[in-house]
Amino acid sequence: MTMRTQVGIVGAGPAGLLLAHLLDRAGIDCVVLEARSRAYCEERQRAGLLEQGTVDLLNELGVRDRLAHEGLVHRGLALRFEGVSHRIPLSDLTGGKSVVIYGQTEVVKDLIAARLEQGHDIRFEAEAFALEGLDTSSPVISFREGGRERTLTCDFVAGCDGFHGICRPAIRASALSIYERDYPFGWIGILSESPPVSDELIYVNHERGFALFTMRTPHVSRLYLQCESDEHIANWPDDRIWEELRVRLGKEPALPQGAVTQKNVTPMRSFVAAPMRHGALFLAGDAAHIVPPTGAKGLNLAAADVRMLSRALIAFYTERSPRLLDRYSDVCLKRVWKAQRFSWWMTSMLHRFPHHTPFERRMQLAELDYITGSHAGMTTLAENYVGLPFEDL
Ligand code: FAS
Ligand code: PHB
Repeated sequence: MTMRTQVGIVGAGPAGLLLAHLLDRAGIDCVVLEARSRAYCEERQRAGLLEQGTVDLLNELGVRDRLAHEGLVHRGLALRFEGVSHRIPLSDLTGGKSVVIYGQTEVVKDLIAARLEQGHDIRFEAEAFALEGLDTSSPVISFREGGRERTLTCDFVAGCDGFHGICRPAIRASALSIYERDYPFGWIGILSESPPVSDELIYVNHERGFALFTMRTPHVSRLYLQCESDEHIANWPDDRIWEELRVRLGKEPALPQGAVTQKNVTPMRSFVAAPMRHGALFLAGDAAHIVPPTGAKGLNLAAADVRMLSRALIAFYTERSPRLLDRYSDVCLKRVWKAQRFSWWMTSMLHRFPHHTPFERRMQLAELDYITGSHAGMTTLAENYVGLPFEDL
């Protein structure tokens, strides 16, 4: 039996959920298909840092209460190298802009709860497995739910199903240009019941590799360590992780320790698939692009994509004008490439590259010394970190 809607959204991650809210508010009918359970989506540890623009979007959608009460507003961060921390005053350098530490898990919980409270549904454990008719005005999504195969006919498909989804692979390879870079290292990430070592993030460039000291709440820390790209978490018992974090942080400040409640290894890659539109299919978020998390751009880029996609779909349904739909890919890719550059730059400046010569190592330290000692240098980092302005449409 087929269902019918205006916009079929594949994936209930930040991209899919934000898009659903933006379309609901404009009275555009949409259905969200999500392969995993609600609990799985709400517990999957990922991003933690929201740009000003993403916070504004959540506020605009009325999903603000918990974010306002529990989000940690940051107006600065520290870059630490050769055992010394250097503060980057983000807000002073960007006319007052800031970032907010608020876990992706919490953003997803808030968006799911609000959508269900508003009487809209999300079809969990409904895995899409095929897309047809993308070059027609009524594409069809085939999905499996409750052991039965079903179809959803729509006007447009929003591919918000992440890097490993089915939407991007549904596009003919010859129609896609793929740009990618894998980094020769990964990140070990832990969640620990310990107070943060500092009330602002500390990014560390150390002889033994990168480290990042971030948090989720005043009692829960999120800590990252550079590791081998093919590292197995089993090789890293908690004590070894704490010891290595201490070595890379240095003696001061003292690192509070606590129970490790989650740990995993994340590969580091830069990836862009272009164009982001194929007929009736619009890719958004990780389905179209991946950035290394050093610049904290992944979730924020997903939010920027669907902000543009919703405006394009609203213009189509209210003015019957395809103008913005036709501009969607170019507008998004302009922002994606700037975020790719910033994320690659932060990653290149802060990680230990196995093949680096002593000269290249000195270049890294000289760049850090220049950036942290120059108003222009700090401003470049700050304006990219808090989020570049959105393009006028
Ligand atoms: P997602 O992958 O989040 O969501 C896609 C959804 O589609 C999933 O729920 C999946 O189950 C579903 N799906 C897949 N296939 C499907 C199918 N066939 N049918 C139905 N549903 C399907 N970004 C930041 O901005 N700041 C950070 O600090 C940061 N830290 C990160 C740390 C780590 C360790 C990682 C891995 C990522 C981090 N990121 C960060 C990036 C991350 O947040 C992603 O960019 C973000 O999850 C992208 O959101 P979506 O595009 O919605 O994709
Ligand atoms: C996080 O809090 O998980 C986080 C913050 C900043 C980054 C990456 C991850 O650059």
